[in-house]
Amino acid sequence: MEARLLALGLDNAGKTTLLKCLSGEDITNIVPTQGFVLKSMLRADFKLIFWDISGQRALRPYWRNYFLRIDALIYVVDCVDRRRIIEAGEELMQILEEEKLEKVPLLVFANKQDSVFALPANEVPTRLLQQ
Ligand SMILES: Nc1nc2c(ncn2[C@@H]2O[C@H](COP(=O)(O)OP(=O)(O)O)[C@@H](O)[C@H]2O)c(=O)[nH]1
Ligand SMILES: [Mg+2]
Repeated sequence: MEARLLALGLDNAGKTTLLKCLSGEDITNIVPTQGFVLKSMLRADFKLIFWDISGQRALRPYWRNYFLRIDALIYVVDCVDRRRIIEAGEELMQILEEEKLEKVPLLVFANKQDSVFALPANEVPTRLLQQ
């Protein structure tokens, strides 16, 4: 069995860190992602293929090139960067208008909850939708 998962979110949200954590890699020296990184992990008999796409503004128009044949979308939100949560919400709303993602399950990952400055996870949905 194989699943293709797409990690999206603004730059600096923590997508690469999250995927490295999941695959048990060292997360001390993470550099901003240029373009995209493909990461493959085995979990039991399940092969998970993650696409880790750069979230820099100039590269966001290319997100849609990865929407085909995706089994799940993980949208990573930087809960410390409160100023950009609205921007993160606007980008998410645009993505969700895509026909190709119509039946694709979405996980919103309220990241950086370890920080005392983080917006609590339960407040993230309303803030994301606040435009
Ligand atoms: N405090 C905290 N910092 C994090 C967390 N996840 C990522 N970061 C930091 O956020 C910055 C951006 O992470 P990165 O994975 O490169 O984000 P990406 O641009 O979405 O791939 C890095 O300095 C990470 O160390 C987290 O859960 N908590
Ligand atoms: Mg990255």
